[in-house]
Amino acid sequence: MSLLRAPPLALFAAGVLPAAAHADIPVCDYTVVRSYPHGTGDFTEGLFYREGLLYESTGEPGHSRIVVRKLDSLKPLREARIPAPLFGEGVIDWGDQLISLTWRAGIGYRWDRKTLRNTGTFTYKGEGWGMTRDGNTIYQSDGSSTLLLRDPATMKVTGTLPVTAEGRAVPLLNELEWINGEIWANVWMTDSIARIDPASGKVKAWIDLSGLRTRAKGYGQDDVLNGIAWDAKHHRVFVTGKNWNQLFQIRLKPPCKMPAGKREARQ
Ligand SMILES: [Ca+2]
Repeated sequence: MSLLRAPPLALFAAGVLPAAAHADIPVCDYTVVRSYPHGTGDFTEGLFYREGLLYESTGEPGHSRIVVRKLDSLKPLREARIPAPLFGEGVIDWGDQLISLTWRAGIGYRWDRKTLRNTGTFTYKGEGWGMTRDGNTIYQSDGSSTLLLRDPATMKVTGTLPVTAEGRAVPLLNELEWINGEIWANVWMTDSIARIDPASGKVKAWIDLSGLRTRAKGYGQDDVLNGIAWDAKHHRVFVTGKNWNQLFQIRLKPPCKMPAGKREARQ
C-alpha cells in the first residue's frame, strides 16, 4: 500500500516504535552484518529467501512485479509482471508454486516457482498485504491487527490470529516472516518489527531498526522498512524497505532490553 492512498488513521511517525512498545515488552537492538544491493525502484511488498535465491514482490501500478535473483546482484534470474492497475503485494512459496496477492483488487496469482509462468488466479475478500507460512498454513496480513490463516491449496481462510501487545491491538502489520517458531512482522510506517508468538498472538519483543532507513537512502515518505527474509539453513535474517538502495543482513544484539522508562520506573 501507499501512504498517499491510505486512510489517515493510526499512522505512526516513521522512526517511532508503536505506542504499544511502551508497555512491558523488551526491545531488541541490531547490528548490520553485511549489506547487499536493492533496487531503488522496487516498492517492496513481499520478500523471502529459498535455496540461495531471493524472491521479492513489489507494488505500485505499472511497476508491480515478482523477481527472483541472487543476493549480490540486481539482475533478475526470472521476472513476472503484475499488470496495471493491479498493485502487487505479498508473495510466498508453496511447493513448486509461488502465491502472490494484490492490494485492493481481491485478485491473487499462482505461479510456477521455477519459471514464474502464471498458472492461475483466485479471488479473496479484503485487502492483501504480506504473507508468510509454516508447514501447511499461510499467515496473511491485511493492514489490521489480525492475521488471517489460509489453506495454501484453496486460499480459504481457516482461522484468525489477533495480534496484541500488553493486551492492546497492534494494527498495520505488514510484511511477515516465520523465523524459529515466531512470526516477525513489519509494522507499517515504523522502523519496528514485532516478534509475535503464533500460538497466542502476543508480541514477545520489538526489534528497533532505527537507522537503517537513512542508511539505505529511503527518503521518500513511502520508503519505509518492509521486507523480512530468513535463510533457515545459515540462520541469516535479511531486511529491506520500499525503494531502499540496500538490503541488510542483520543480527540481533542480545539481550533484548526493557524500554528505558520502564527500567527507571522499577528502580
Ligand atoms: Ca517475508
